[in-house]
Amino acid sequence: MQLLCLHGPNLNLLGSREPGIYGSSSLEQINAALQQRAADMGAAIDCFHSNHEGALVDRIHQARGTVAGILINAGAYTHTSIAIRDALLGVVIPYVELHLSNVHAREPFRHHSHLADKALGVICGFGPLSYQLALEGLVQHLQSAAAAG
Ligand code: CA2
Repeated sequence: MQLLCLHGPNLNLLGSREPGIYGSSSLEQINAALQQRAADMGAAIDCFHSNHEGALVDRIHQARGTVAGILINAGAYTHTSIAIRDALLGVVIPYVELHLSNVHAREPFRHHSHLADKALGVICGFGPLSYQLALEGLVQHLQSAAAAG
């Protein structure tokens, strides 16, 4: 089972600043843990980061036909990007939205997501563990769907 994890703007700064909000793991450490856990579950996951909306849209388009499910932390684009929403819906690949921080306990402008209502599920507030929890949910969902035919 081939999966894709997308990281949006500024997440390349993880581990260097704001550990109180986002934890102390780097993006590379998060990716390595995710790839290890995916392998344990019999899946493979490609991780992609960009600070650019169009690059994320392009990567979503490339996933069509090859990727069974997507994990996405779109960063601030979560709250602004209709283009990323349209891309996810356009390729018809199930996705889980996730965040390191509990966006609902933060500023009001972080409470709305353009992705959440069409997501399989949304995980937030567990720091780097959010990625593992989202992976768990995505893989279990895809395995159940495959077993159901
Ligand atoms: O909590 C999350 O995962 C967010 O997606 C992170 C975004 C924020 O805009 C979303 O509302 C919630 C921001 C990522 C910024 O990452 C940094 C990491 C270290 C230092 C500075 C920024």
